[in-house]
Amino acid sequence: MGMTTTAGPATPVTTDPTATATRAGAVGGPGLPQRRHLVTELPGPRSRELSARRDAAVARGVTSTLPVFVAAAGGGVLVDVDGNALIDLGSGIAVTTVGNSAPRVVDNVIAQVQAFTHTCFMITPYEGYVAVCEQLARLTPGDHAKRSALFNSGAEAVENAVKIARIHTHRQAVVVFEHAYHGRTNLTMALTAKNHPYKNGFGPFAPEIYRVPPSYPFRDGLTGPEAAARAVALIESQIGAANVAAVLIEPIQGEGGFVVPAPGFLPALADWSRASGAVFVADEVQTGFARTGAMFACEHEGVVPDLVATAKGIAGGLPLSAVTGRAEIMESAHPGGLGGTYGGNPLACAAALGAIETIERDGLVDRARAIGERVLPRLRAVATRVPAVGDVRGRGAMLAVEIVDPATGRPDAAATGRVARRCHEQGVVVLTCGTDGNVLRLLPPLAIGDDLLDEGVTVLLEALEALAR
Ligand code: PLZ
Repeated sequence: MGMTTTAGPATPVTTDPTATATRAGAVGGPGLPQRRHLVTELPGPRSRELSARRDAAVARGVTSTLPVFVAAAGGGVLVDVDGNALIDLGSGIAVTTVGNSAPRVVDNVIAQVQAFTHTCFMITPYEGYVAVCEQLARLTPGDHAKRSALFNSGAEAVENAVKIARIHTHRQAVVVFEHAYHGRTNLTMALTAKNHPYKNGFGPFAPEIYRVPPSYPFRDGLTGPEAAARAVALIESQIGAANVAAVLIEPIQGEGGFVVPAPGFLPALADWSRASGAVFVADEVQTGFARTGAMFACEHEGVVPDLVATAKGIAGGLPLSAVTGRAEIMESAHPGGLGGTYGGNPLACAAALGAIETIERDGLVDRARAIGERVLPRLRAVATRVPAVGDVRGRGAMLAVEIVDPATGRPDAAATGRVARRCHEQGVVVLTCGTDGNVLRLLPPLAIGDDLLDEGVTVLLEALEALAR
């Protein structure tokens, strides 16, 4: 763990602001030793000191799954300020798909930060922004003419997709789904399904948002076409097809529980949207950029969305998001109608070009598929032994286990929390999700090696087995 202990000044420095700055200079990336190694309890003493400082300075509304402060990260490991090395099966919520401090991302960002850091694309433009939009046109589903606009966060991309769909259609209603997650801004809170913690007390919310049931095979037992017919019947009777500006959907629901729709659901909704003159918007913020074993999750069913919102994995950890779509829809927004000070910031664009190059050159779409093929059978095997494992699902490197009370079949958030805690105590970062908080999800960086991946999954399997004891 020399990379952390030698990086900081000799004095124990957690109250000295320069210490954190020095430690932030620790070298991460794929060169970090790829092993799990715990030298203190978790969180360790330095992390606990930082937590105390945090409590006095950071609003409690912003929480952390695991209060372990990170000093360096790369490949499949996170190294904390106490020198513990943890296995990362979360990628900072599906962001570091190419790994932390991926070499091409680092090189591009260093070159860009030395050239210039910001001009505002709306004032004086630069090539990186255009190059990212060219890549998005090439990579997103469909070979029609496309345009893109760049923003900072996933929520901002989704908001802009709705703006564009509304101005294009001259309609207002937006159809979203139960279990949907689209963000925490005012409009995206309205689009998001789950009340607590995302919405409770933060209203009033934006109008003209209508929620219908998705396809959730484990819970509804419907085929894709049946689930689509159920949603369409509600849309037509309660909104009216002619009023729908957009049908907005995550092709695999993320925060809502890693819900993979039954085959045929997405194509039926896309077809209905096209026939009704509504814009079909895929929120690929969590599923996009190789995560599911395709560049975009819509591809698994040959669905070509009208607009795609992307973020997270697009830029290897720098904040960047985009709306990409059919030129005639994107161009409905008048000049000056889209933008923002930082949208498509030069550093984030440089990072994105490095991340995209890494995904393609390192074959990370195939790597995501291989991760799924490696991990899914092990999760399925544990499901046969542990009755609390109600469902195992996912695609590529977006995998989940839904935990239920074996006696009632109901969601069991408490047991899910126990499994997650057991993993965390042993230095394996797993995340939970689900409207009912009863889904364990795996989102490993695609830069993780098989050994570390297997070891992390073994820890998870042991924690799941403990539910049967
Ligand atoms: N759309 C599908 O998954 C972000 C947020 C977790 P931002 N998901 C993780 C949390 O508790 O805030 C997300 C997503 C989908 C939109 C978003 C929003 O992306 O970059 O967080 O704004």
